[in-house]
Amino acid sequence: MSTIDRRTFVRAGLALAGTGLLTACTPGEIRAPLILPTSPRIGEVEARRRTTGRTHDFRFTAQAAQVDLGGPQVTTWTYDGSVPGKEIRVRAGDVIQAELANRLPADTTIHWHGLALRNDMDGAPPLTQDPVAPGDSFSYRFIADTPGTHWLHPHSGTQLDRGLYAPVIVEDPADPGGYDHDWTVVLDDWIDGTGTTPDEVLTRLRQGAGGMGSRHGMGGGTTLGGDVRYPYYLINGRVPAAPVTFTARPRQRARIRFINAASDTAFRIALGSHRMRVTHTDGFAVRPVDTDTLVIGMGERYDVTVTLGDGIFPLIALAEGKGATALALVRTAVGTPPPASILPAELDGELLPYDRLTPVEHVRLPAKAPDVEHRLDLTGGMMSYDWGINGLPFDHAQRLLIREDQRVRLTIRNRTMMWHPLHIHGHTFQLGDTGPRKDTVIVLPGRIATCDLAADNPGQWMIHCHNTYHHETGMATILGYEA
Ligand SMILES: [Cu+2]
Repeated sequence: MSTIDRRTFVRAGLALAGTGLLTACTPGEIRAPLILPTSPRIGEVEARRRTTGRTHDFRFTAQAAQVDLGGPQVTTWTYDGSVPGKEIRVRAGDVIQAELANRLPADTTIHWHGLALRNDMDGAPPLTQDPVAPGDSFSYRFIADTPGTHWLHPHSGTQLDRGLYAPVIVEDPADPGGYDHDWTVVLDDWIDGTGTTPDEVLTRLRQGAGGMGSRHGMGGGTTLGGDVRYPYYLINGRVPAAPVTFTARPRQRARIRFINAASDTAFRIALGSHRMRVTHTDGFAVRPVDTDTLVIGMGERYDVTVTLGDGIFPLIALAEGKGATALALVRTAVGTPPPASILPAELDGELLPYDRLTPVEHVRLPAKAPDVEHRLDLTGGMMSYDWGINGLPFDHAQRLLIREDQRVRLTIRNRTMMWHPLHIHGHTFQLGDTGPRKDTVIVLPGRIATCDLAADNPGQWMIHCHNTYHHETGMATILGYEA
């Protein structure tokens, strides 16, 4: 019997429902029957999803490999020997069938970040499946009906801070297109194989040895620095000295899909000599808005379109507060590429805040008062490295209880001195009354994010900070559907 079958009853935070007013969760112990990943309800909901009936077979072998980062050679953990892993690309409604073979010396799984999929395929062990042991394999099979730019990665320990990640693009048949190129840009901060493993980073952070010396301000004195100083920052697995080059012709239009797969780094991204038209965040369309630069937190995605000029342009990702960059090149003409150290003026130009992002009509949640509201205070600090939610570290027996078809409000208050990118599995929320649909939201110190979601995907779902080290030390909880 799997561990999840035995956990039919759990302790849970008591939620006060019904009024739509702000009602605090009272910590308490109640016993509630839950809709588990093994529940027949999961298959019933899957049967309701629209599918094309087309199935795509993929195979991922999680394995150690030596990887060339464009100069630095590192031994790390990968999918099939490459960083990033190979991109998955399907059409909305297609079935993804993916076999994960684990040849790592540790348990692993695949989490499908951004996809509102069936709960038993979410890859969050031990909540939604048993971990896949070394030498074992697991078959994921689900309808991918969430169009957009998504990605996959493990949900075990610090594995994400190795090379285990890959883009998952779910094309939208309703997308108007209008671009000549479709490029995926995966950002990462890199330390594994350079003399320190992510597990050793975690140990040092727990000993209070972390902390960035130079946090640098952004937008009103807030800080978006991190806890870890990395030797390298990568775009598509390459250091700036050996950048990936995207080629096109002048005046062509390119769609660029940015994915931040880093563990502890927000990036400020820009394309030199261009403005970017932001069309989607976390896979969901927004009213197109132009900007010079934008900040992307760990786990977030942005799609932009650009009309390309004539020349060779730096596609730059400045590691916020860390004084380093990742780089790719966009080339539409012959010539000499810019130096690896280039900092285009756009990085200091107009910066896109969340409140300039509004969802297009068909992705906006219909206005509705919340049936249930949960407060998540983000707590803890650098010195004690005791990140948590509501003052407590992650507890597998805790639940934020909801029911199917409820409108749920999560009020996320950052009571720490650090910023946190909060991520929810299996759902997207609307930020505030009129904000974008997202699954990952940056919450700055002292700030509150109000996240409304439709409880339409029953099961047990992780909510956690997408800083790998904050997640691993306890900034996580579970949204649990009651039966
Ligand atoms: Cu965090």
